[in-house]
Amino acid sequence: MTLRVFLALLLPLLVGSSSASQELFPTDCSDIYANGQTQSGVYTIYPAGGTPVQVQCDMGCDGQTKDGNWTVFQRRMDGSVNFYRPWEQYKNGFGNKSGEYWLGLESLYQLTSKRNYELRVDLEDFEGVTAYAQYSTFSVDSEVNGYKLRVGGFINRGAGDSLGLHNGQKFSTFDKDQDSNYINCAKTYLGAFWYNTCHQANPNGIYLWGKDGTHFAIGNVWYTWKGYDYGPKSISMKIRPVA
Ligand SMILES: [Ca+2]
Repeated sequence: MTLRVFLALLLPLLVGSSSASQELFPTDCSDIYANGQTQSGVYTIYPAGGTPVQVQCDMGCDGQTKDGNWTVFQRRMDGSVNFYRPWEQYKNGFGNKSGEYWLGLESLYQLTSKRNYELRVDLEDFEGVTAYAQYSTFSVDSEVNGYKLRVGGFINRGAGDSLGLHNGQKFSTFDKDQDSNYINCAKTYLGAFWYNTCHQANPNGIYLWGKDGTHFAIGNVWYTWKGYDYGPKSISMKIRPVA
């Protein structure tokens, strides 16, 4: 057999197995969408290749629009899950994938080191009013670099830019203070985030059930939308690959 004939036989097998691998081991929700599953819901992805992780895929309006493919890494919607948790939990993820959860910093690092992603933050208040913020670039550094946030290219969709302040910050939990303030921002604002000196966004803060200014800025707030005293009914952070 000549080399040319050998390659001609081998190539279709290689191409076939690569596409089969994407079907069997989808990296994120965009792979799942590409495989023909266009309904929003909980799916299994493989951010690091071998280890399966369950995640909520936001495919748009239940598959009715093409504006789907979003891999949800943070979601609050009913106050059912306690988000005041230590570093290991934010590293590995916690919560209920069909409800409130945090996907995990390690998965975020694995995903965003493989592909280029954009970020969307969806908000809804207790009167049914919605707004969102979009960022054309989003990535998270490795644990060695403190899972530092890289976010840019803000596009205003009504919610304002509450994340810009957090660009370039390491992630902090109450037991791992990597913020830029002499105080412990996670302990002070009862959350866990890429705190700066501290925050304009505290999506992992206390589920506040609307407006409550009793304790300053401890809620799941998005400052540029409703100020420091308002915790939205729902907030979700989601990413999808860009070309
Ligand atoms: Ca500090």
